[in-house]
Amino acid sequence: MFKQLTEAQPDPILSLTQMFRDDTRSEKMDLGIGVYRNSHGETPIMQAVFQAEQRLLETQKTKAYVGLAGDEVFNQAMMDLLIKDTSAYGRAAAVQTPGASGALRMLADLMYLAQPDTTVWISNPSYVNHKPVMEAAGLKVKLYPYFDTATKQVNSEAMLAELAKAGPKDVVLLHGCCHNPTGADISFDDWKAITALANKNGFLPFVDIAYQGFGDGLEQDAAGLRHLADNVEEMIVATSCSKNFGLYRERTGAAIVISDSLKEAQKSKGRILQLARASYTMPPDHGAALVATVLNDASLTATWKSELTEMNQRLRRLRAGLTQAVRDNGSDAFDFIEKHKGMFSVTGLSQEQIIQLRNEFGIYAVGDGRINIAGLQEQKLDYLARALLSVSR
Ligand code: PLP
Ligand code: TYF
Repeated sequence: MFKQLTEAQPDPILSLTQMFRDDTRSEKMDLGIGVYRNSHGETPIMQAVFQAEQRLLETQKTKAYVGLAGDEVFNQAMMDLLIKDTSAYGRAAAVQTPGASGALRMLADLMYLAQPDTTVWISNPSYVNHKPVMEAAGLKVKLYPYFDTATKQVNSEAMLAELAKAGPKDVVLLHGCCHNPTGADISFDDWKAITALANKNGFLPFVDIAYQGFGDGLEQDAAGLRHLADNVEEMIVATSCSKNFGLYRERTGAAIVISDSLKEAQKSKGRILQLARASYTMPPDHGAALVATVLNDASLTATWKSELTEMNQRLRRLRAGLTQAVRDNGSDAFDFIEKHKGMFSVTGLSQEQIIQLRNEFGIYAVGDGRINIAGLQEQKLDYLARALLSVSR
């Protein structure tokens, strides 16, 4: 049966990780996959998570199934983090999923179930898996203009002009904060304009928020999402604990449906559970149990928030440091890096220049020009600045 298959296309980001491992040069630098790293280049277990894990080890009595929706304490905590003080709070329902990836797929399946001829509008560019996941669920995908390659910021005018054409059969997928891959976020005014368009033209807003706390802070990073939630009848959210709890491999996330009533939201939740049954059935428990433990304990929550703030500050320091290092080498061509948010920046380097960075300098960045700021180390900023200037000459 399977002989007729052609070879799979490698994941452009995950395959970089393997190439990096195989590189024997001591000066090599991994700016590829979106994983947070500390100043030693490590991705440690967060203290709050570690303490929750110890508690869980002592108190957990069984590994019996939890249920289709996963941990309901976790689900409630996810809604609290994102929409607590909005009018949507009482008309929303959440399902624990295997990462935000699981949420993206479940929500895509839900859209297909409700309306098979849905078109999902995705920013150009966007997270590598957005298009494949939507298409795998049977949905059509259309790109909207987003990144201005000249200014390295969002081209709001072009984006809003295109989104004004989206109608009732359309879904507009937005990054909640810390846009992957560009690092360029829409402004609060853009969120307001998109909310108004959704209400005027009837498209469904879909927010994917995988980096809450990595931009301007936990609350600030949800401000756009909250404005939407407050002002539209219906919207969907995919959220992730991979980055802000450092739970990557534990596959921890949630799908949230906001409707005009709690009853409607719960109906959608029920249909997601039925879809999950036809797929992976139930999400893995461990990561969600850790998050629920942290967020239901004031002391662990305080520890987690301060760790998250520290990570956020490190990213900002590195952004400022890299910009300065390039300036110290006589150029202001990379000043935009300081203005970007979160873990990533699209540098504007071409595929050829990215290959040159890798071959000549041992610097691994994604082919679309994206670098992971968390992969930088203070003592290597000058090396990177020189390399960037060398390949862009
Ligand atoms: N959405 C975006 C925008 C991402 O960058 C990622 C990164 O991994 C995901 C979703 C998937 O996250 P998860 O690990 O929770 O599946
Ligand atoms: O964009 C990133 O680097 C992260 C991690 O297929 C990731 O979101 C990368 C590739 C992939 C899934 C997740």
